[in-house]
Amino acid sequence: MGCSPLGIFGRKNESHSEKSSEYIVNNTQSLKIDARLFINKRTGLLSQEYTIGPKIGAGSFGFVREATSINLKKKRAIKSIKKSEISQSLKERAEFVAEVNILIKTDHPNVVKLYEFYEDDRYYHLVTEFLTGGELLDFIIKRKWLCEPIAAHFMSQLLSGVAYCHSNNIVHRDLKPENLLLDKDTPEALLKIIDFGTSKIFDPTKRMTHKYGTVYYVAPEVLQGYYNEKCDIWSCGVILYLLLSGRPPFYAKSHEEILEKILKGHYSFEEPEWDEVSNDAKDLINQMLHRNYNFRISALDAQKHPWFLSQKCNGRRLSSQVRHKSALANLQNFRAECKFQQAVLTFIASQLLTKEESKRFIEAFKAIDTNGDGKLSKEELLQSYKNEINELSAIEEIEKIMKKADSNNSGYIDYTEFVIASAKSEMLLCNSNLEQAFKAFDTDGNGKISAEELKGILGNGLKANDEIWLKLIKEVDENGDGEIDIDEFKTMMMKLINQEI
Ligand code: 3AM
Repeated sequence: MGCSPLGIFGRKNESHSEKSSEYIVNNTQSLKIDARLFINKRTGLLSQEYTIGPKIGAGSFGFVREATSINLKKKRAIKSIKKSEISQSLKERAEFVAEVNILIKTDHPNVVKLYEFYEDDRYYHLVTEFLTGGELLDFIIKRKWLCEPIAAHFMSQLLSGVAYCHSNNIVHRDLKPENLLLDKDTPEALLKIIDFGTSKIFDPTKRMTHKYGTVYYVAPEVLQGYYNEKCDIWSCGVILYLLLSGRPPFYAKSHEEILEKILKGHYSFEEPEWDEVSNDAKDLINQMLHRNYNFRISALDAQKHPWFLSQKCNGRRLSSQVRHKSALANLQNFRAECKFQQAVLTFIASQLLTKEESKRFIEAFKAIDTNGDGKLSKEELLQSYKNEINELSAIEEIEKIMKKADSNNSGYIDYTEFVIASAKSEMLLCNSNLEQAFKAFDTDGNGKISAEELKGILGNGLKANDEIWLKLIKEVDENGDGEIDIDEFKTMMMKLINQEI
């Protein structure tokens, strides 16, 4: 069953220029570098940048195709929406714009990554990471239901993505196994939330009223037209019930009857599939399917439910501890103090890293992110370092790490910042990554990066003193011609590796 928006659309949203800043930046250290800088709106021809492959799927919005980036040689999924089909409807246009804006805001391993978006005469195209493992729905259908450790592995990833969205005031409103894609078709797969077409930036002091969702998964309060972000948790509860039993908790022959059952909130664990399921799992489902959303568990608290601890096998915990220790050591040694270096590393970490390469960072990141909100606070870093060094030295180290690694000055280490700071530079700075990154900064393709080109990328919408871009170039411009060539670019980046040794 497809997504059936249940009501009228209306939203107030930040625009792409949200990444601009109100204050005037007049020194390079105040520049905010983050992955969003590289998500560009492109106006050229998609076919000049991508070799377009077969259709992967279609929906009411348009279609999704497989593609390969000609420059980067990376596989992508491209969701295309025909303008003529949505131009009549302000609602659909707003939905599309909102999806782009929300994806630009997110930087989390369990939320699909947006690389860039295109607008041509006839289409809007969203270029996202390509996930080859299919939908969680197909994964369950093939296996009928999942054993508890596998269900817990998927549910903890889903809750981690949802907690991150909620802590950034994003509500998805159409969580269902069709919108959860896997990077491969195996029980260890990485799960990603897709389709933010019905999502919204919410105001925590207000309730939402527009009715969105899909019949089996929609929360009772959404049907009643007065709800908050906890509607996503209800959908997670339905998904967990489905994962463990192969059936939805609210089932009937017609949509009307299903909606009636949802409104009553009656479901049971009486079917034989539930005999072997632990009480912890049932307790978590009960807390996620609490009819009153004020008493429903939050995504942050759900991640700490004892069911997850009981399902983690020792081997997994051990390997993530080892990774997390080496990540902590690398964080201490991270030295990209020059903003240009930080920007190049951000481009490589957010646009070029493969899913396989990302995997070990995700485990380490989640091991340190103890409150599960998808970003690392000073307190969380302190907890981790306190296990390795004494508290006073840990406090000192963390101040240094925040100064160097928090490149967008948010007060937290975001996922991409963590990857950059905790990876060994050799891994990020291989020759092909450096050449791809150079091409991305050399926007006119003349073989040199000028101050104007740096401004175009790093200063997108920013009120900054023009001297800043010249200063960034000067720091690296060894032959003094006012521009950066590929050799100077590589020398700048290789300094990071030499510092580490
Ligand atoms: O049409 P089906 O259900 O087979 O799984 C998504 C769905 O497939 C797929 O495109 C269809 C319409 O949403 N899809 C969406 N985003 C994708 C991505 N990033 C994707 N498949 C792979 N990678």
